Amino acid sequence: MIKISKAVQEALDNGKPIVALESTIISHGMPYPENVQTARNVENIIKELGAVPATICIMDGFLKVGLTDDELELLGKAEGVIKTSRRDIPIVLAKKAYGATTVSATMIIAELAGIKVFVTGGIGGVHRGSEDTMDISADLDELSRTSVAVVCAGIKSILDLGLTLEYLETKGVPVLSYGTKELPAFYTRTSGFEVDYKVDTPNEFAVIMKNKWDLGMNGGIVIANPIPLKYSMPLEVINEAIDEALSELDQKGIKGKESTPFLLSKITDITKGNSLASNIQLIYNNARLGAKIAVEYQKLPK
Ligand code: PSU
Ligand code: MN
Repeated sequence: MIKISKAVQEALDNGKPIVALESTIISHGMPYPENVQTARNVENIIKELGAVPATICIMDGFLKVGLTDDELELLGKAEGVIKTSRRDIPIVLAKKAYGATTVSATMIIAELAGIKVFVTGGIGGVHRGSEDTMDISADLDELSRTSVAVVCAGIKSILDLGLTLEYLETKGVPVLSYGTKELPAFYTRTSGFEVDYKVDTPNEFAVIMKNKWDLGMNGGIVIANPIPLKYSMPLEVINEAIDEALSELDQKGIKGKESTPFLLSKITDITKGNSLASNIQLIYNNARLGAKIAVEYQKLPK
């Protein structure tokens, strides 16, 4: 059920560093054509740093690991692509539909392919108001059981950051920040929340990953990488946009898997594209860190 591209298979066979990339960010996180252009640039950044990119999605009844340029374009343009989390995978395969994989589904497929490092923009989490809606992203449980390190720009404030951190603590998922103890909040470098450990080098991340998995402790690791200062957004601007998007979500009664894509596109609209520029830059920044970690991980003695 899995189709691995030539480039990724060659990297697997020769023990080269590989970085997995998700596709919900392409289909449901950004408009066309910025989505495809960004995906291409991310792949190039990873290649320049000596690792092999593996964009993951579902197409024509297969789990795809590594896409050609044409496939990337096809996915980025396609209408009605199914946002695919853990529970959707068998159905999207059976229906031979296009599936854009979320963090949870991408982790599963990366692990099946033997890939240890995965770069994304932001992970899902515990939503604000979850005491009424019970809306908690499947990403969090996936992080507790699937052994892949996820590089992200922290947690977007459309979510309840405090509850998300508590949930990850309960589930035994390490949450680490790069070069700081503060948990970054996607568009901003600060959030007012701390993680337990600051990690200063890609090598240290790699050693932590290896320690965890060598001990047989299955599960992921959250690696939070703050957005570069010059691309971060003013706190008031982004908070206002998030509040407006959340109140519209409420008014329209949007629920379930539609919530996150609605909020992401609403925030882009409200900030007239300013947030999109930040979003793109933070992904590039994550790609750089992810590639360096993959390179360091591969260098560790087996
Ligand atoms: N958060 C972001 N950007 C994203 C997502 C989340 O800042 O693109 C996407 C990811 O694919 C993530 C998914 O896995 O949304 C979570 O969706 P949900 O909240 O429905 O679990
Ligand atoms: Mn949800």
